[in-house]
Amino acid sequence: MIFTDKLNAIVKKNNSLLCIGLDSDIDKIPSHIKNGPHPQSTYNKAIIDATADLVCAYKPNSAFYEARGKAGIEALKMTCDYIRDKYPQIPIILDAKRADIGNTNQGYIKFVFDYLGADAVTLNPYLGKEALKSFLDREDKGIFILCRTSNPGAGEFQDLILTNDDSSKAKKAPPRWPDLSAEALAKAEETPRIAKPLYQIVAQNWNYNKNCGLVVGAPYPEELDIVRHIVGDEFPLLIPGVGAQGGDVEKTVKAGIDKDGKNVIINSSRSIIFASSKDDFTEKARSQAHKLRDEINKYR
Ligand code: OMP
Repeated sequence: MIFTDKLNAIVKKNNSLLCIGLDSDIDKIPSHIKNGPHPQSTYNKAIIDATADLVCAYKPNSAFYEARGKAGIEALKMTCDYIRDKYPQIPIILDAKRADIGNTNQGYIKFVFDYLGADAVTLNPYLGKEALKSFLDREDKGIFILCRTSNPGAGEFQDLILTNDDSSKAKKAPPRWPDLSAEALAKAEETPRIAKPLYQIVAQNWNYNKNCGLVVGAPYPEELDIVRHIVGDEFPLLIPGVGAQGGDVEKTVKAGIDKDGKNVIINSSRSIIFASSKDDFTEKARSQAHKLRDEINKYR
C-alpha cells in the first residue's frame, strides 16, 4: 500500500489528524523504566498502546536514538518493528531530515525504508531537487520536505527573497499569494522570473510521483496558509510545533487543511509523551492525545 492511501485510511478510521512524535529523550523516561532493559522501546510501546486509536501516524525523531549509539538504534528498530507488527495500519514517519549526494542517499534510504521499515521520511531540500530524487523515486513511500520550519530562526534563510532575474522589475517586493486572483496566481507560478521568498520556491514542483508532502511549522500560520495556496489540495502538510512550541491549534488547522478537511498531519511530541513524568504517564499521554485530537477535529 502506498503511503498516502495508508495515511488516508487511518485518518478515516481513527478520525484523527494527530501524529505523536516519539522523541523519547532517555533523560525524561521515568527511572523504573530507564533502569530496566530496552528503556526507550519499552517506553514507546507503552505510549503506542495507550494512543494507537487516536493517531494518524507516529513520528520517531532519529536524534533521540542516535544519541545513544547502538542501544538507541536498537530501540528505534524495536519501536518501528512494534508499530508494523501490532498496528500495521499506522504509518511511521522517520524524522531524520536527510538528503545528500547520490551514493550517500542510498545508505540513508536503506536505513530508513529497508532496515527500519518506515513509511515516510523528512528531508532537507538544501542540496536541490536532483539530490532528493532517489527518495522521491520511492513511489510507495512518503517524502516530507522541510519548507517553512517551526524554529524561531526559520526566516533567516527561508524568507530570503530570491529571483533569477536581475532586472529592477523582478526585484520589486513579491506579491502575497492569498491576495492574488486564481488567474494571477497561475500566471505567477508559470513565470520563473519572479521574486519570491525561498520557502515559497521550495513549496513547488516536487510531487511528480504524488508521494511528496511539505513540513511547515505551526508557529507560522500565515506562511502555512500561503503554502497551502501554492500546493493546492490533496497534498499532505506535516505540521510540527503545537504543544511545547506554542503553535495555535485553531489557526494551524484552518490554514493547513485542504477543502475536504484533510491532508494535514499535526505533530506533537513532548506535550503528549512526557505529559507526566510519573507512573501515570500512559494515562496522561492518552488524555492529552485525546484532547488534542478532538481540538483539531473541532476546527476541520
Ligand atoms: P515537540 O516540540 O516536542 O512537539 O516536537 C516537535 C518535533 O517536530 C521534533 O521532533 C522536531 O525535530 C520536529 N520538527 C520541528 O519541531 N520543527 C520543524 O520545523 C520540523 C520538524 C520535523 O521535521 O518534524
